[in-house]
Amino acid sequence: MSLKLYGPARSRAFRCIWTLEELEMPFEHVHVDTSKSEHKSDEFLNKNPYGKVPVLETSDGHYLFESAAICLFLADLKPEVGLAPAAGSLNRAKMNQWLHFGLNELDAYLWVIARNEWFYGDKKSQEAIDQSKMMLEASLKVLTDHLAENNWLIGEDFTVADIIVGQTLFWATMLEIPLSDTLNAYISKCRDRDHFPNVKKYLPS
Ligand SMILES: N[C@@H](CCC(=O)N[C@@H](CS)C(=O)NCC(=O)O)C(=O)O
Repeated sequence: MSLKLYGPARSRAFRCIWTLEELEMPFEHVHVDTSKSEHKSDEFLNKNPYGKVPVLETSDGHYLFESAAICLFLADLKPEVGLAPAAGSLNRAKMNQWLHFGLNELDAYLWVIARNEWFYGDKKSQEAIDQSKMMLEASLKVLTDHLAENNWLIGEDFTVADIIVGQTLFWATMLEIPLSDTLNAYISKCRDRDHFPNVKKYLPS
């Protein structure tokens, strides 16, 4: 299957690039210049009516959006790699549990903070930042306690949940949110993986 991934490497598209690299799957990368609103063009809205990146195009002309859904779809194409345990298994449920935790309890709060800190200018809300940081503190504690006892999120096997949670934690470091030693060690372990992408390879020249 030939695959085309749309979205800048320094966006949630990185999750999909990382998954593709872990799977050693060839793909074409299309940058999409969000600073020029290319993701709001009619052409792009035909791929994702929500006008957001990433989007995956399959060889039979289908488009998929939502980074976690794309990563899971890709992982299921090569089950032998083990990035997504078999449907119906307890490990699949645990992977889903941490993947949804990553999206709802980390990504959601960190993205509110990031949008306010990076993009909103004089519309920045300190109250929104403070509330999100308060919620995040509880999530980070749960994650720290779990990772203090486990190598990866579901135990010994690295899965798509680690890609979603690991990439989301990178935002926390960029936002200078204090992280426990356990979480810093987990982030380093993610970056040290053989297939961790070199982001520079995917930046426009
Ligand atoms: N839940 C979506 C979020 C997608 C998203 O918000 N992407 C950002 C870049 S990381 C984007 O396209 N932002 C541009 C915009 O909202 O106009 C996913 O995980 O794919």
